[in-house]
Amino acid sequence: MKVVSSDIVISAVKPEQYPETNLPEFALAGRSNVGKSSFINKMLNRKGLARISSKPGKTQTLNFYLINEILHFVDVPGYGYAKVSKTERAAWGKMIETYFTRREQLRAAVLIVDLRHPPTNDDVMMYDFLKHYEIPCIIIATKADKIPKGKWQKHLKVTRETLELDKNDHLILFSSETGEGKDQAWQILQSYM
Ligand SMILES: Nc1nc2c(ncn2[C@@H]2O[C@H](COP(=O)(O)OP(=O)(O)OP(=O)(O)O)[C@@H](O)[C@H]2O)c(=O)[nH]1
Ligand SMILES: [Mg+2]
Repeated sequence: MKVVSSDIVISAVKPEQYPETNLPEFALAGRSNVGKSSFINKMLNRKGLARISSKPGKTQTLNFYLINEILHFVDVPGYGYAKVSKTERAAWGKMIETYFTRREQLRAAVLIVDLRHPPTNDDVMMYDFLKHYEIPCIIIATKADKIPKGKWQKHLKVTRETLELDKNDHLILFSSETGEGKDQAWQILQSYM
């Protein structure tokens, strides 16, 4: 898809703040610092639209981005960041659960994992949570630029096996550095619109 416009609509923490539209929506999920915001920026050809940081925990709210006036991306705070209090973790859990279980416009979750390492226990839990609520998943294995091409297939296999992916779920190799996988990702997203 050719992106001609993209903008942040709102940073929300509760359902009353979600945009009231019927536009198809895709929400990012993944470990803190895995590259969710970078994925959004690369997909939209926008360098600094979604905030990126060298420190984990940059994204704290549900950030809604409107694209070409026809769909939303939702950037979601990551999980697995150790320096988070119990109270914060609980608040995160509630916000995520509310969003993923109630948002009718949600067409699919985009679960971002790190191609370099096997998915973590948290990744597996997130995937199982999404499957439990019958939310279609598009798995993006990112940071492919950090792995030699010759090893890509081997790493994809580990990702697929560790998550025990459904055969209906798409697994896409990606890099926010090089743009690898971007066209394929758009193609799959569009098939859910
Ligand atoms: N080499 C490389 N670095 C990446 C890639 N994607 C993200 N990064 C880097 O990883 C770090 C974290 O990226 P973010 O996009 O902020 O990660 P996030 O998942 O949004 O993090 P939180 O908002 O904390 O949950 C940044 O330093 C990025 O530059 C990639 O494809 N390749
Ligand atoms: Mg982020």
